[in-house]
Amino acid sequence: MREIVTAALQMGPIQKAESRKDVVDRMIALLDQAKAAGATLAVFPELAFTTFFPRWYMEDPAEVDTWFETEIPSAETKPLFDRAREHGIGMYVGYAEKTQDGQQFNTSILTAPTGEIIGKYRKVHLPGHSEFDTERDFQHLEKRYFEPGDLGFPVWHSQGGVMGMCICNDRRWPETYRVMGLQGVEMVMLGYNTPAVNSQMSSEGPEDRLFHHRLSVQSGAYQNATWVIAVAKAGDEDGFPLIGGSLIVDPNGKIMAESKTLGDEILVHSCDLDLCTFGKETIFDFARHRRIEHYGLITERTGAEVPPE
Ligand code: CDV
Repeated sequence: MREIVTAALQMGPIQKAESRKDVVDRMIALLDQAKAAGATLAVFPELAFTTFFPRWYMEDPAEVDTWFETEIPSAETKPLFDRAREHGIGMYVGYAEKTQDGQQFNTSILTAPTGEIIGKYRKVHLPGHSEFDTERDFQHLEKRYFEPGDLGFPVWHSQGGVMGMCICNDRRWPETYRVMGLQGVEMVMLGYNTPAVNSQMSSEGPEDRLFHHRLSVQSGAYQNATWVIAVAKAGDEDGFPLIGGSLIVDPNGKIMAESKTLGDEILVHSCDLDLCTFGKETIFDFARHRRIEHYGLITERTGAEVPPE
């Protein structure tokens, strides 16, 4: 057995007016619970230090800057990294990254239990739009504030396993998992902020949203024989509800743990990475069964084109 005791650290809502310090204090309290439960890996949500700010249309670059981290850890976020190192817990944390040359990404990092940052991922599949959209019930401006990630979907060796990262909307795309699957990934970590209602179809509410979320995560896990740890920022942020439904899913696609609230909540499961082996060596033995001669369109073409009649 190769077990990683893993904590999915769901966060409840973060209001626009909430300070980074208050948020970091909440995150540290969750980390303390993870330590008490014996975890060596903690997974936090997407954009974990702030409210989901892409719902707000901003034109003033100085205002936009307030939501971004120019260094990680910063003075404000360092206490979280210090506590993780003291506890011997590796972390996945999502945040808004502004680089020295002014590029902006929706980013996550992976730390080792010893504290060093060993991996960085930048969100590839950015949903939403870049200008104010009067047709939507509320805005989703990720394409305004972020560039598409430029680091691909790498994997990292940590805690005896092959670890991968993605962020929120990435979980709906089979390519996300498959690129990591082709590198032997054994655990995919992801954080998300998913509005409880579709801004372009109000009849699509929390039940449908949770259904699509589970469907995406469970199929990604099964089809690549990997653990997936999916962690929400949940609840009502300034009148805009987000789904919960944080999940720990095993390499058979089965849900091993699921959150029950829309608040700060911890899920813990001992994830045996050796459970990936059976799927990887049988039905999803890629080397024996994939037929790449038929997959060219996946990388040659972006949008769907119906052939002429
Ligand atoms: N933060 C996200 O990427 N949210 C998307 C919404 C817009 C559908 C998601 O896939 O959950």
